[in-house]
Order: sequence, then structure tokens, then C-alpha cells
Amino acid sequence: MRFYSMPVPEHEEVPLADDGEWERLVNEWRTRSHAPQTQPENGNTVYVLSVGRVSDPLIRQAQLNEITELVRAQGDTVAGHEIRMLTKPHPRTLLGKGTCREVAARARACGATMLVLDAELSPSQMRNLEDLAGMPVCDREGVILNVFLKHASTRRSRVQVEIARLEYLRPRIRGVGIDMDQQMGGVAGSRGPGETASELLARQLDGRLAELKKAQLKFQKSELQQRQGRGHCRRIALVGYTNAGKTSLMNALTAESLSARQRPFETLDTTSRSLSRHGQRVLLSDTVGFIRRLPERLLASFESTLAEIREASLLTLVVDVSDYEWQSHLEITRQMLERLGADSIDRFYVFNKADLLDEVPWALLSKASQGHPFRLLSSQDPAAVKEFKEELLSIVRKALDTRTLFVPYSAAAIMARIYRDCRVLQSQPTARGLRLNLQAETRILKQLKEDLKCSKLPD
Ligand SMILES: Nc1nc2c(ncn2[C@@H]2O[C@H](COP(=O)(O)OP(=O)(O)OP(=O)(O)O)[C@@H](O)[C@H]2O)c(=O)[nH]1
Ligand SMILES: [Mg+2]
Repeated sequence: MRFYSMPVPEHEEVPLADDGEWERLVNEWRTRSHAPQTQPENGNTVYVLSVGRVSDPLIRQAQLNEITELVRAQGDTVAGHEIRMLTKPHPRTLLGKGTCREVAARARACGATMLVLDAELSPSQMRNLEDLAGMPVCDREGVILNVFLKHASTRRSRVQVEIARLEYLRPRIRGVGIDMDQQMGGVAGSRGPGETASELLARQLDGRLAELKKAQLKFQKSELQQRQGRGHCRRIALVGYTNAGKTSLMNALTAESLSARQRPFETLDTTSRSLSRHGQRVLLSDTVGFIRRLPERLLASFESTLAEIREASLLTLVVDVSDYEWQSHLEITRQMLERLGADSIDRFYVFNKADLLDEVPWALLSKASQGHPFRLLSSQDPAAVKEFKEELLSIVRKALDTRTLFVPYSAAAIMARIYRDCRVLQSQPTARGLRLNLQAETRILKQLKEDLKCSKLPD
């Protein structure tokens, strides 16, 4: 039997995301001074520029690999790339005029029609760079948003991504508050001769955003109801950097077949499955992965999806130890948990992909787990996964307490809560009620005792 395996009900009236229609419109305006941007069937041909202050060549290479992976994941082809040290960012163009022209020339020479910078650009920096480079420019946030949109397969995730994406695109519409467009007097939908075309686009985009936010509110409500309906059963969330192997581990632990692939942000929706089939109720949740500099607006938009993490009783931090940068990925994961207000929840470290290691850095693993329990395994090793599952369940069991409570037959609501939240070890009927021997989290048992007292019923 599966608990809560049903997805959050989809709202029929929720509008579907528009498959990039807004982006096309905004891009038309954003890049209208350059070659018209028609999206080729196989994506754009892109030149990637990794900029940063890190001097370790291996870390710089790993960061370049990450952004090129993201560019490929958004469906583009990488024609060339380079790494640049950026000691003093230029306020108007980030790179400085000379560098920008040099890079654009190299990009053109290898056939690229678009420049991707692994940095956050303000809308005006982006415009200035496009003018200097003579080609469209995309920054890290734009790429991550595109990847999210590409992988969003449910209405809920599409609505969440599209809100973040439209909020990103809006200030990037050329002409809004910056230069005066040709006036659009008489154009259908415009508010007469005073309104410019880009202002009209911005207004339409605001309308779409309002519509999406209404839909998001409905999703949030039903997600909240669903979480409340689960009662106080123990919840374990799998968290970690993208590609760490969270979904693979979830599949191995629950005999599921959720999609796990070697590409960033494969999972965008939280999925929960029952971990134990009898006895205590333990739910395991797979969550959206983290990444270095995950855009703030995506975090805000995915707030209710990420609430699953905040409300978990135990966090399992999954780390791909075969990645050269695993320690910094772990640090980023910890920072994200702090930002989400989940840093005080008990945790268990899983160092995954052990099969890819030549040598086990035990001392490093022990230090990285900061005194919390940890395990090195491969999600592809069934015996190791089975042992890990037993350990997880025993941690959950240890956090449980037992107590005997007397519940009168008249306290029907409390009785229902008991059967929802506790494991009933023994039940002894008496003339006025049931004497129950219960197992549950200490706080739940305490609360039940209080509630029984408050209702002035004998214990
Ligand atoms: N060799 C090896 N590969 C693994 C292991 N665990 C997962 N993988 C592979 O790593 C890739 C990413 O795995 P996922 O389970 O999708 O990773 P994830 O953490 O869910 O990633 P996101 O959903 O993007 O956050 C897939 O190609 C898996 O097959 C492992 O123990 N060993
Ligand atoms: Mg996943």
C-alpha cells in the first residue's frame, strides 16, 4: 500500500504555461536592435564565458563544466567557451568594453549566435553587453530558469517556474522606463496614443503574472491541506545538490521508478512515498535539487514545494562524493537549508556514488558529517540500500516514545487523531472508554495528554 502517492489535485481551471511565448515576445523587444532571434530547431549555438574570482584551476574548470551542462540542458549547443578572471566588475557592462568586444569576436568566429555569461547581470548590464557584443546575451539566472521550464512537467511546477521567469523577463523588456518606443496609438489592446508598444507588452505580462499567481495560491492551499492531512507521521526528506542521486536513492528505497537522469534539475516536484509498509508511518520525500547561486526568485516561487523540507522530521543529505566539488556542493546545500529555515532539523549524511571512488576519504567524510550519522553507499547497490533503510527506520523508531492513555468513548475527535498519528500497541476496552498503549513522537503524546486533560476527561 502506498501512502500519499496521489499527486496534488490539478486544477482544471489553472492556465497552462505558455511554452515560451512570452519569452519570444520579450526577446523580440530585447534584441530587436540585433539580428532577429528566431529559435532554431536544435536550440541556439552558444559561446559560454565563465567569469569568477576563484584561482584554483580545477574549481574553475568544474564551474565551467557546470554552466556548459546547464546550457546543454536548456537545449542549446556549446560552440566554444572560455574562463576569465574578473577581479574588478565593470558597473555598466560587467566585463568592460574591450573584453566584451574581444569575447564577442571569438564567439562569432566559432559560429555562435548567442553569448552566455556565468554571472548575474542587471537588466541594464545585459542591454549594454548586447549592444557591445551585437548579439543576444543570457546570464546564469536566465539559463537556470530555462532549464527549469524545460523540465517542468506538471501544471504546478510550470506555474511556479513561469512566475519566476516572467518576473525575470519583465524588467528586461527594452523601452520600459528606459527609452521611448514608437508610440502605438490605435493598436488593438493598447490604451491609446500615450502607450508605447513595450508598455503594452509589460501590461499584458503583468496580467499574465496576476493570473499565474492566483493559480499558484490554489496549489499552495491544496498542498497545505495535503500536508496537514498526513497528520504527524515521521517525514524524511532527501535533500542535496542537483545530480547527487536523490531520486535514484528514493527509487531504490521504495521500489519506485521516478525519473533519475544525468542532467541538472531532473526533479522539480516533491514526491512522497511510504518507506515502511507496516507498523510506523514513515514518509520519504524526494525534493528539488540545489545549485550554486540558485536564483532567489525561484526559491520564492517554489516556496510551498520546499516547505516539505522545513516540515520534515529528519533530513537525509545526499552528496555525490565522486564529484570533484562535493565538499562545496555540501556547503551550498547547508546554506540553502539555513535559508529555508531547516538547519535545526536532525540530519543523516549519505555519501553516494561510492562505486565511482578509487579510494575512500574516510577522514574527510567523517569531518564533513559534523558529528551526524553518515553512510557511504551506492544507490545502485541493493544490499547497501537495504542496510541504510534499516538504519533510517531504526533512527525513526528511537525517536518514538510509548505511553498508556485512557480515552473515553465520547472523545471521538481525539480518538480519530490517535489512530491517525500513533501506533496503537495495545487496546483494552472498559465501560467508559479505551485504555490504549500508544507509540508516537514524544511531542504528540504530550499534546494528546494535554488535550485529554483540557477536555476535563479522566486520564
Ligand atoms: N555510478 C553511480 N551513478 C549514480 C548513483 N546514484 C545515482 N547515479 C546517477 O546519477 C545521475 C543523477 O541521479 P538522480 O537520482 O537523478 O539525481 P538527483 O539528485 O535526483 O538530481 P536532481 O533531480 O536533478 O536534483 C543519474 O544518471 C543516476 O543514474 C550511484 O550510486 N552510482
Ligand atoms: Mg531527482
